[in-house]
Amino acid sequence: MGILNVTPDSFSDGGEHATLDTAMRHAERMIAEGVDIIDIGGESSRPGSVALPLDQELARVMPLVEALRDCGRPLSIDTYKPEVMRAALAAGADLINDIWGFRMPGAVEAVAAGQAGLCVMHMQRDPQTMQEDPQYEDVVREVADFLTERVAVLQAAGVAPARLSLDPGFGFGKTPDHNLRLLGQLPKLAVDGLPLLVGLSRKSILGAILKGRPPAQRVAASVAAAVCAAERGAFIVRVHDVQESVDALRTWWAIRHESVSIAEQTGG
Ligand code: 9MG
Repeated sequence: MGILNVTPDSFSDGGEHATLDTAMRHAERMIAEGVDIIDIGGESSRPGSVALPLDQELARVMPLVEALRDCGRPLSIDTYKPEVMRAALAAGADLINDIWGFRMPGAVEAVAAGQAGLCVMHMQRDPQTMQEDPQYEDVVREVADFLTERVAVLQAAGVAPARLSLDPGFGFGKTPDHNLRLLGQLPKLAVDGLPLLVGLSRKSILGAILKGRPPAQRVAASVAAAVCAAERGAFIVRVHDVQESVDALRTWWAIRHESVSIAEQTGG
């Protein structure tokens, strides 16, 4: 899953994809590099960020959905706002990626009908406060319990399990140790055997491991984290650096299956 941020304050691209033209070029580049899913986001979720007014999020996201809907890759929309979910789905989006795990009033109702995929992510508190001393008794159990509860709510609303993927929400209300424990015990988070989505690309956990390296210089660490996540069962990895990630994952896959041809047949 390639990240397409249309947020001028995005932590990793410094706003370079803030215009439709630039975003389109970035999407085309990700497609050429082998991306499987494009994740379009209009509101930053970096620690400390504040909510974007609905009309501004729609103005950022919807032109891209319209422009990319026939690009040949599934479009994921990174939003927690039911109005954006409804508009994007009506315009042909394939997946809703909700960092709030469909907890906003009206979110479950906005997505229950239809066939779109849904990514349910865990977050402790909200983006503005989540990194202020996050606390857990047992982070793996608490994240798994949260995901279990959200799956039950969505299924009770009529969502088929085949539409769901789950995400521990690395960096969303977690210390570096919490993140590493979650990554180490990733298989325990695949509630009901549902596929896992993991986003570690350029995140501060990697900056902590690399002793303060800035986001743009965390590419190798991001790729290593994506491969580790895949090795532990992640089905989708959300990344900034598509070419590097695809190369690494194809290599990992071929080594794991002791065959180059499997990587070619499956797309790696
Ligand atoms: C929008 N966004 C930022 N980080 C993310 C992550 O780790 N997972 C998902 N699903 N979305 C994310």
